[in-house]
Amino acid sequence: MNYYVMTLFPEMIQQGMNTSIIGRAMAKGLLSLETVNIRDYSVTGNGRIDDYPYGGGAGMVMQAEPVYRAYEALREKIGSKPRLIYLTPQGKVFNQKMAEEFAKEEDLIFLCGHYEGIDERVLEEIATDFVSIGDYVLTGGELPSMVMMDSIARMVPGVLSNQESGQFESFQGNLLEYPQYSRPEEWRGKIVPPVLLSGHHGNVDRWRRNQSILRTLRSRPELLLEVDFDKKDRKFLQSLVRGEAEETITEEEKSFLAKLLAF
Ligand code: 6GU
Repeated sequence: MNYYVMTLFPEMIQQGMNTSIIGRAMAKGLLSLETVNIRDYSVTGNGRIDDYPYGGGAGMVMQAEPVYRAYEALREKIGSKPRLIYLTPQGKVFNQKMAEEFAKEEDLIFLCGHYEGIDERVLEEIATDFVSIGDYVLTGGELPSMVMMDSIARMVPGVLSNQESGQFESFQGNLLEYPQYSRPEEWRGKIVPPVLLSGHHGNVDRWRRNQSILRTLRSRPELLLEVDFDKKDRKFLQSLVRGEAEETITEEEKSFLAKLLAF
């Protein structure tokens, strides 16, 4: 996977991507990263790449021509026409499925905007994808591009070790990951759930599945609408609604589950 990032802050991207698993994957040659400083393609001679918005209003707009020239230079270098992702809060909200799709590409270009955005005309010419990382506003596309590159990279074969691939569990089957414990068995008076020390794999699996369901109910109940529950899951859900389970849930969670079980 070859990443190309068009940005006004190339050092921010380089610094952010050189550590941990992503840094190791780059050292192994599984990933590459190249940044392009859009300011180097200023057409005014003084390094300016922004101007006032037509129609008035607050802030500045990144001009079309520097962005287009930076893109053309990059495309000549790459020799193909890769997908170009424009990071914007007006885009489609990024998710795991999109990460898996983007991971199939050989090359990806990320375009990071600043100020009030980029002249629409150049976006129409070069952007193939408009992506947001969530419903909040950031000062620029750099952090979103790094979020995307991180999650796409871990879907590239060889980037994660077998052990690390195990962490792929959250969002498997639309359930959140169950809680984890390691040594010591007792920490500051808090013990590890005894079932995990029982050596009974069936009971451990059941407990973990129930914990996943419970966590999803508490943090992301809407995900439960897409889960395929089996008989044992339903039994656990019933016991929660009736207040017969070890774990307690709120009245709101109970009424949500009651409706869910009615289907
Ligand atoms: Cl992609 N850009 C900016 N500026 N803010 C965001 C975002 C992107 N995604 C969420 N907030």
